[in-house]
Amino acid sequence: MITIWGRANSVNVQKVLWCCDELVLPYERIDAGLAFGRNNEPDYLAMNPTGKVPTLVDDDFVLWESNSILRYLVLQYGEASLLYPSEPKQRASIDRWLDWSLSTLQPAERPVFWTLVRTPQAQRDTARLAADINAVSLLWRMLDTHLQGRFFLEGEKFTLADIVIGAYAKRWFGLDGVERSPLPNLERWYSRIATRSGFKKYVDFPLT
Ligand SMILES: N[C@@H](CCC(=O)N[C@@H](CS)C(=O)NCC(=O)O)C(=O)O
Repeated sequence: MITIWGRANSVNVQKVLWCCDELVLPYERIDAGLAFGRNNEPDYLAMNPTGKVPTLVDDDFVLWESNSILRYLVLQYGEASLLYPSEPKQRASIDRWLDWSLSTLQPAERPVFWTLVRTPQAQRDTARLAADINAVSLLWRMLDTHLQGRFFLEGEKFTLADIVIGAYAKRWFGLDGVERSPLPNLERWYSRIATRSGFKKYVDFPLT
C-alpha cells in the first residue's frame, strides 16, 4: 500500500494525489505540515530530512520531492501511461516543465499566494504584492503564448506537465483580489484540465 504524507491543501501534495487518480492507484494519506504538524518530528525527519511535504512511502521505499514522486509513480505503476512517455524528446519536454515549475514558477507565485491567502490584510505589503503579481503574470503570459495551437502543454496528450502546471494554475485563477488580463489560450487549457477527475477531487477547492 502506498502512503502519502502531507496535508491536502499543499499544492505539492495535490499534484501527487492527482497523479494517483490518473493512474487509478490506491493509497492512504496522512495529514502532516502546517496546522497538522508532525513534519518536524524525528520519525518524519528520518523519512524526509527536509521536513517538507509530501513524502511517499511504498513498502520499504521512501521518496520526497513531489516531482520525483510523480515520475516514480508513473515509472513504477504506469509504464504504459501516456503521462510520461519513454521517447527521449517527449520525456525531456515534459521534464523541463517540471523543472521550470520548481525553479521559476513556484518561487514567483509563492509570495502572491501567501500574501493573498495566508496573510491578514492589515499586514500585507501592497507595493510588494503588486510587483509580485506583475512578475507572476508575465510567467502565465508566457504559458499563454506557448499554449497557442496546443491542446495540452506538450501537444495532444495530457501529461505530467499538465498536472504540475495545472495545480499551480488553480493557485492563480483561484486568487481573489488579482486583476488578470485575458489569456485566452491559458484559460482554454485550464478549463480543459479542470474536467479531469483528479483535478476535481484534489485541486479544485477554495485556496487555504
Ligand atoms: N520542492 C518540494 C517543496 C516541498 C514544500 O515546500 N512543501 C511545502 C508545502 S507545499 C511544505 O512542506 N511546507 C511546510 C509545511 O507544510 O509545514 C516538493 O516539490 O516536494
